[in-house]
Amino acid sequence: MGLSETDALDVEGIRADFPILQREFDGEQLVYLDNAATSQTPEPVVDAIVDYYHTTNANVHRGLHQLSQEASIAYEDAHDRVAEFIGADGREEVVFTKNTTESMNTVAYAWGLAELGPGDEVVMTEMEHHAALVTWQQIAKRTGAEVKYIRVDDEGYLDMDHARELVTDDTEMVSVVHVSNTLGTVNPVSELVDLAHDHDALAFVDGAQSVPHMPVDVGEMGADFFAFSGHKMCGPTGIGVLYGKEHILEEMQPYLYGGMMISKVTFEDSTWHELPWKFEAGTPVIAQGIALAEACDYLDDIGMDNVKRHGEQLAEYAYDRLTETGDVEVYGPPGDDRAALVSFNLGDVHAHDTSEILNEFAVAIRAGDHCTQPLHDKLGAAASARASFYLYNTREEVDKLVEAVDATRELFA
Ligand code: 7TS
Repeated sequence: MGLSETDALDVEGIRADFPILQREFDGEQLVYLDNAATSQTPEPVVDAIVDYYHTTNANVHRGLHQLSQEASIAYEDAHDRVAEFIGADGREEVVFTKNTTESMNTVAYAWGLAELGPGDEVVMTEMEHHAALVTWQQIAKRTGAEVKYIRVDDEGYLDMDHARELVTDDTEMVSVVHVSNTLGTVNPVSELVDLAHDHDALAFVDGAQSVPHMPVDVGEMGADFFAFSGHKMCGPTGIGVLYGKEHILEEMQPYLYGGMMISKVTFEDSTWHELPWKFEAGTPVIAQGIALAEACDYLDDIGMDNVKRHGEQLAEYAYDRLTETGDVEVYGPPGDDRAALVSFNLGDVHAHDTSEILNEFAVAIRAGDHCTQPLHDKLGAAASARASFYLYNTREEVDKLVEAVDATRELFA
């Protein structure tokens, strides 16, 4: 069955919104398969940024002039739009940060340094991105807490029996990735959140690879904290989101201090602004926030269910085609049970060599450890090549990927 018969997306129409996809390198049209690193940005989102600078640019919250008021309203409304997109209760629960990494560090510093101590445990998984792994590791070192990792089994799934062993009454935080950026595994996050709550621990879900690719409802999921990045979901760089349950954010001290986040300041002491501004010190990410709201509109117009199905279909097709020859090792779950990416190695060929050859075919993938070094150690691979798909990719582009891998095989045979 051709893609057009199975797919609910008008991919050609979507591609027209992304002029960058028309770029050619030495006569070869770009095949952009590095979406897990950064997605491309559609015209309406670029227009939102341009329009903001053409018509509305001013600092927010400060000025009483008309322009500042308009910028403030647009910026605040953007929080509501993002809250709606992920099923949060309102803007109080949505803090704009720089990226997922900063969202993670905000909680680690603001909550972790205050709440963790000797005897406490932070439970993560072996498939965490360094954004979580390194952050909690370092906060644990500073506080005397211990970190533990839920095992990943040979198929790339979490060992849930091990999870139930590791999460105990000593656990204070369970920090888990929703979708693995290396394996493509979709983790049972609601179950892990429930497990954390059964032991009075908090749960942090890293949604960097889920929010761009599937409908997410943080209320249903039950996570206490949730983080993602704008630049992986058709939004601009320079903006991330930290969702937190209102009553928890209320109790947390700020991580960054300065202007905008205060209520009353004297020479002796200060009090904090209301949520979410308490966590947005200094001039915030105004244009980026407004553009992220536009990205939410863009994705909702297409439908997140459709985006999800399209990505899964491409990943399954890529998995099937890449494994046809038997000399390509694909990491993670089977083709029909993974998110929109495929990490692999071709025989003994180093992933960097593979990506260099693919680059000659204008096929853009990522090669390396994808910020999951301990997971790669466990997989016994120093690096892997990763093709990651999004709503504008096609089956024909997967065919080009496979052709380029075939050429790599011939070169290294
Ligand atoms: N968590 C996961 C699961 C990720 O995939 C990434 C980025 C991050 C956190 C950090 O996001 P950032 O916006 O703060 O950088 N992952 C990747 C990747 O796989 N290739 O480049 C960045």
